[in-house]
Amino acid sequence: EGVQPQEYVLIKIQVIPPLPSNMKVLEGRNVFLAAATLRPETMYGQTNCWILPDGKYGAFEINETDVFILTQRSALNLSYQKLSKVPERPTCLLELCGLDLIGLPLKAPLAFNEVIYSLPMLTVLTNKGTGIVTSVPSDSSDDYMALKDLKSKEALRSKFGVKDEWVLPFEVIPIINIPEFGEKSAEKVCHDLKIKSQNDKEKLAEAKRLTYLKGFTDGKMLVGEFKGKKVQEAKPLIKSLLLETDQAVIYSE
Ligand code: A2H
Repeated sequence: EGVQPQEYVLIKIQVIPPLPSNMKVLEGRNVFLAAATLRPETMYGQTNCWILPDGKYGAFEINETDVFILTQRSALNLSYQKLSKVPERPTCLLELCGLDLIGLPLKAPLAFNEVIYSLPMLTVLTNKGTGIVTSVPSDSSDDYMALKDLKSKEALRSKFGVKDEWVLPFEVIPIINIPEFGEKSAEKVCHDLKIKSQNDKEKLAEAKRLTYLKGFTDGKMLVGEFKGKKVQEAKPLIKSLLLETDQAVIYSE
């Protein structure tokens, strides 16, 4: 953990009803996977949501209507940030493990894909953010490689009970152009660095370093409400749009 608090945008990714039988106690509520991101301007390009298959999660009561699925640790932090029905005391309505959450049909804010699915990623950390990560393979090398692994490895899909139709139809969606890397910057950098899989951690850290700053300083929006604007300008505008329409909340840790 750093010295400075990190502020994330928590994207409210709705579980499309009807809820599966193991979540029946949540019926009648709005249930969301709450994904922590530093890149709200990329939400147009979401293709799926990442879960740690052997992670521990819970469904926590945020207010009268909303339930967030995330780690206990992040629920405790949220409860001190006015995001718990009972202040400073997270209320867990249902304990879940990552495997329980794979294959949920989801509606994600701003996403061009009308339905996306929760899928396994082995490098999700449970001591950072909410343990839920939204996937934008056009602009995140981690997301790109994890989706590529699932698409190309039938054995990986079957190991976690992932159906082909949750993965195979989903393509990289160009949303931001970076002059040096083009409109699928994550794919280009993964290719250039010859990254083999989602477990190639050192190279993925290098890929992140190469694209993260350049995306912010040189990137231009290709789509959405602020098409044509620089990422630097669009980012705070899209963040405000998400917050004002109750499709996201701020979370610090
Ligand atoms: B970012 P920092 Cl398009 N485990 O969102 C692993 N990764 C996590 C996580 C966790 N528990 N919680 C959040 N993250 C990811 C979008 C994105 C992100 C793009 C490009 C780069 C990027 C879509 N995924 O992050 O360690 C989330 O992915 C590169 C920094 O707090 C979140 O933002 O600096 C980012 O890592 C937070 O990373």
